[in-house]
Amino acid sequence: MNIETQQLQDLNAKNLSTHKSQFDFLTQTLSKSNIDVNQVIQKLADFQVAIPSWALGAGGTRFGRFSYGGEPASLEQKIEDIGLIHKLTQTAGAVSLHIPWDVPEDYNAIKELAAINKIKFDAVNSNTFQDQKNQKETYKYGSLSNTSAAVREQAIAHNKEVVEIGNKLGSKSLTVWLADGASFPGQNNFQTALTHTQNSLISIYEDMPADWKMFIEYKPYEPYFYSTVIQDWGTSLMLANGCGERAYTLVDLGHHLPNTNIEQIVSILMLKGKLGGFHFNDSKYGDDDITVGSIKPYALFLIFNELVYGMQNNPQNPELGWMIDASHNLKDPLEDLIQSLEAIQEAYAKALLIDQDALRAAQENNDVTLCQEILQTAYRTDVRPLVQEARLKTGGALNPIAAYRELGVRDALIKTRGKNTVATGL
Ligand code: LRH
Ligand code: MN
Ligand code: MN
Repeated sequence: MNIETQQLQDLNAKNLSTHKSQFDFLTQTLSKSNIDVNQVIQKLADFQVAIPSWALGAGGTRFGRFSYGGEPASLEQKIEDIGLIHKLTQTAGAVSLHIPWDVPEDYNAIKELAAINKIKFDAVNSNTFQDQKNQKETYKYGSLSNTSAAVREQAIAHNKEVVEIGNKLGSKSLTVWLADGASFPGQNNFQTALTHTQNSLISIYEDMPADWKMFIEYKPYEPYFYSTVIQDWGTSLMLANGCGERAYTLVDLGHHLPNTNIEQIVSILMLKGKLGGFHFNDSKYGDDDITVGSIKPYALFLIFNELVYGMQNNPQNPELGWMIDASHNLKDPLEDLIQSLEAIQEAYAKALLIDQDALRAAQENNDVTLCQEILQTAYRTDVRPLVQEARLKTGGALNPIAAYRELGVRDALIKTRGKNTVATGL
C-alpha cells in the first residue's frame, strides 16, 4: 500500500476553500494579539513524534487479544505502516524500536526502507520484563535490581546489545524501563534493590557511545503491586544523576498516581536540565495507554505549556525525544495513532498561543484571575486550522482520518496481509 502525493492533493482540493476561510479568519484574530502565525506553523511542521514499533497492531489486555486485520507481521511492514501515517500527518517521522520484539534481520534493507519512508530511528527500548526464548536466567524476581549477580549481568548485557543494535540504525538514545519491584511487603530490601539498579545502570551508561543518551523511565506500580524500584521521577532523577550528564528522566504520562501534577514535574526536570524523553498517552485509572488527549486534553495542554516554556527558557535541557506509547484493543491501530498525533499537535499549538509575557506579568502581580484567563484564552481557541495549514505546507492531508478512510488503507492492508494477523507487542 502506497499513498501518492497526488492522491492527497486531490482529496485536499475538495476541502481547500473551507480550510482557507477558516485559516484566514483565525490568522486575522491571532494577528490582533500579536501572534506570529507563520512561526507557530513552522514549529508545528518541525515537530516530529516517534511511533512505537509495538503499537501498530491491535493491543491486548491481560484477558485477551482480538485481531484487527491487516496488522504488520514484520519490522518491514511496521516501517511501511509508519510511512503511511507520516505521509498523511507529516508528524510521524521516526520509529522507537522495542528489542527483542523488533530486531532487524537485514540492517541495510531496514535503513533503506526507513529512508524511503522518511523515518528516523529514535530511542531504542530494552526489555527485561519478559523472559525470552533460550534465555539462561529468569527475570521473575527482577532484572537490573535482582539479588543474583548472574541475572543482573544478563540484563546489563541485553541493554548493551540493544545499544549496539540501535547504533547500527542511527539511534542516539536508550530507554530503560524496569518492571522490577515487589508484590508483597518484605519481599525486597529497598536499599539493596536500588543500589543494584544504580550500579547496573552505570555499567550500561559507561558502555554507551559518547554521543548517546540514556532515558530512565519511572512507573509507580504494575506489573508488581506493592513496590517498584524506579517508582517516581525523584528516583529516576537520582539514578540519572548517579550515571552522569547524558542520563535523563523519561516521563510517561500514564506512569503517575491519579491527579499527580505532571506539568510541575516536567517543569522542574527541565529547570534541572534532566528531562530527556516523553511517552504520550492518556488514561483514566492507571497506565491505560489510550489515545492521547482522549480523556484529559486540558492536562495535556498544561503540560505543553511547561514544555514550551522550558524549550524557550531552559537551554540547560537537551532537545527532547518525543514518543507515543499508546496501544489498545478497540480502534484501528493506525487511526488511533493518527488521532494521538492530532491531539499532540493541537495541545502544542494551543500552548504556543499563550502570551508568555502577559502571563509572567500577571504572575508577578498575583493576578490569579488574569493568569487563568490567559491560559484559557489560548486553550479555548480552535487551533485546528493552524495544524491543518502546517500539514498542507508539508504535503500531508488536510484531514488525515478522512483521507485514510477514503483511500481504503485498512482494506488494502487486509487484502495483502490477511484478516487474522497478530503483530509483536503487548
Ligand atoms: C511500561 C511502558 C514502557 C515499555 C512500554 C511497552 O508500562 O510504558 O515504556 O517499554 O510500556
Ligand atoms: Mn512508556
Ligand atoms: Mn506504560
